[in-house]
Amino acid sequence: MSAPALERPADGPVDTAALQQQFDAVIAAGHRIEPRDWMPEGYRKTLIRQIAQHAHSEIIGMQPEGDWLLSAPSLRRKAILLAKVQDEAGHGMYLYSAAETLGADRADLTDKLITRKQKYSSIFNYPTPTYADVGVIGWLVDGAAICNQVPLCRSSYGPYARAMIRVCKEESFHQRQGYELLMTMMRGTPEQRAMVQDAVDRWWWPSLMMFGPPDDDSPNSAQSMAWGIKRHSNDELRQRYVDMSVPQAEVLGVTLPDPELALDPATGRHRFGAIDWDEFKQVISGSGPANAERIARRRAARDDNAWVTEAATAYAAKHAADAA
Ligand code: FAQ
Repeated sequence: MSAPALERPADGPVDTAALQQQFDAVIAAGHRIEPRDWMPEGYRKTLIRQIAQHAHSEIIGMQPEGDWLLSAPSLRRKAILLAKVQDEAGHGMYLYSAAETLGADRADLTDKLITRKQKYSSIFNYPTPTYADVGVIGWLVDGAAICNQVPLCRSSYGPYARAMIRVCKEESFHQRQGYELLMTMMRGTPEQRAMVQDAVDRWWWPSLMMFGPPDDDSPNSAQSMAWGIKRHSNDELRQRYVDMSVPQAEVLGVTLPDPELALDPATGRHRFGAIDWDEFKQVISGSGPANAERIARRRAARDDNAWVTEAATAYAAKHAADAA
């Protein structure tokens, strides 16, 4: 629920202290901030940064699995994959729309992505050499995305929180289709089982990195949590994800590639080995295995399809003129 917008005379002085007080009260009460509401500049900037990175991740995230669209092993698998990749495009669109409610310009955000001024998730910089990667992305990557994004349905910014509700419902379908694909492969030949294990070995550690740096090295977490943009810390969500994934791996019959992974009977949580944060830093600074390819393809998609945007803009302008 959002608080009523603060009334002030159109040409009167702006009482920033009163506006800040009202904003703080809305956040403290756990209510929503809406686009019409006054908000501190830092809150707006942080939201644009996170929502834009999230949107970019969905759009770039179409590429690793999209690579398999033309060679999916059956018509059924192709239909499922096509639906999933289209869903990711839809998520990107909701998120760019949410960023626009904060005054961001969609074309400008795309420009910032392809000139590397804004980031996208580290996870989409790894290649997908076998079809088991499609299943493992669904199981682990969408699983991590759900873990991270379900709490964002309670984020303090209304348009972001509402976009997350539909996104999470679709991510749940994505996770299940991935797990079902892997279950099918695990019931198959020894080669298929080996393919699944190999994909799990390659994606497990990068999936843990999706939650961001450790809490004591996360410059944005404290303020984002105080503002109610994030509801849990990076490490809390990572732990929740590990605890959720271990029994799923057991049912599937795969081994998670971490010899230190063990249930701590005292806490009921799983201890796990050290994450390679140097690899994470390299990937987010543009030197991951597929960074250059991902950005080059996004740039080409924008440039090659510029005529569609131009035609749609001209069409909308013509209709607006006819209606005037
Ligand atoms: N990759 O201070 P923090 C998906 C950056 S969608 C790249 O902890 P924050 C669906 C961070 O931006 C996946 N960069 O930052 C799908 C910051 O850089 P900056 C995307 C990362 O924002 C599935 C710096 O490090 N999900 O998977 C990463 O408080 C399958 C310091 O970090 C979202 O975006 C990373 N992993 O927390 C699609 C969810 N982690 O901006 C296709 C929303 C951190 O200062 C197929 N976002 N950085 O230069 C969030 O929850 C947060 O932004 C975090 C990072 C948790 C990602």
